[in-house]
Amino acid sequence: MDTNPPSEPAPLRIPSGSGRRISPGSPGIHERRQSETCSSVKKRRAWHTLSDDEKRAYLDAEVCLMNTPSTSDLRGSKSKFDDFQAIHVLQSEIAHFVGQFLPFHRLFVYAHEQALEAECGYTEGQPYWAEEVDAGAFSKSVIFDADLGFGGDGAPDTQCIQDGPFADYMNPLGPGYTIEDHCIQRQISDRASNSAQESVLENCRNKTTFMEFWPCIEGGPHGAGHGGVGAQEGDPETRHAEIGGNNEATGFFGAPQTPGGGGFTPPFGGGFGGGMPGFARPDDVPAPEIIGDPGNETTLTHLLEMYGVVEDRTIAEVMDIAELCYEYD
Ligand SMILES: [Cu+2]
Repeated sequence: MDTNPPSEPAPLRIPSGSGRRISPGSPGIHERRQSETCSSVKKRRAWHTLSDDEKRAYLDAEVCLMNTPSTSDLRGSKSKFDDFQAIHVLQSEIAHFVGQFLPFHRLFVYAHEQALEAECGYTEGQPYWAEEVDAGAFSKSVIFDADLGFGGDGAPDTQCIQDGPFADYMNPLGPGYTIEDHCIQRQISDRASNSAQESVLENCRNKTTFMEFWPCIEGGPHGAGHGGVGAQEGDPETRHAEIGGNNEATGFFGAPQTPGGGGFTPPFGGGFGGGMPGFARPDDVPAPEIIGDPGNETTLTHLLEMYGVVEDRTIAEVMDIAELCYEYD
């Protein structure tokens, strides 16, 4: 029997030399274990279901990441925590309003989860914010608890957060492409958080194609997270250069409304965006490369770039979260 018939589709691999880049001086913290089974499966659980000790462990690990020096050569990054912001800044203009929006953020959050373990010994899954629980009332969310959460709202004048474990964190990146130390800012908006409600999610879940599902998620629940947290997260000119929102420790709470089981159906479509509105990249920042797609359409061979923090992968390689060894509760 011919085990390799000519009709078999080409394996989804980027040809060598086409751009799998590992930044010098930033060894990957997690080498890919291709076709190995998972040694363990991390369970990602909703923040409001964690015990006090579990919440504390996560918050401590995040502070640890902020206190661990960066080993990358990424622009402006001082800590391991900043490395993720730096990735997000560099990829923002080609990672939003385009087909790679969901898979990019899937790998991005995974990279952060891996760093929490490798750098700070946190072995649990990345918790998530079930935004629908707090929709319309973000200001009252346990997420913003001063003791067992991410701290509360920003001050009226500076918008700097006043309490919680991240009140002292100085963020060296942003707004936008700026490199300048600043506080984490918030201006929580209950009104903007309305579009995280269950009915909005349900509407997105009922979409039957990726081309309908992805913009539904990006515009509704994702937008509610940005607008509901406010300040730099809510400002269209700055939010995507931030933690992932990423100037924000809450930014890794990528909502699992993006179905864990890989809810998207190729083809991806949607083009590449061609720049964020109001998002002017300075001349000394190189334009992010679009790698792996044959034309002006996002495909499964599109390379998701993580700048050596974890190994780059194609979209095809992150389609099934079982391959990434985590699951949702
Ligand atoms: Cu983003």
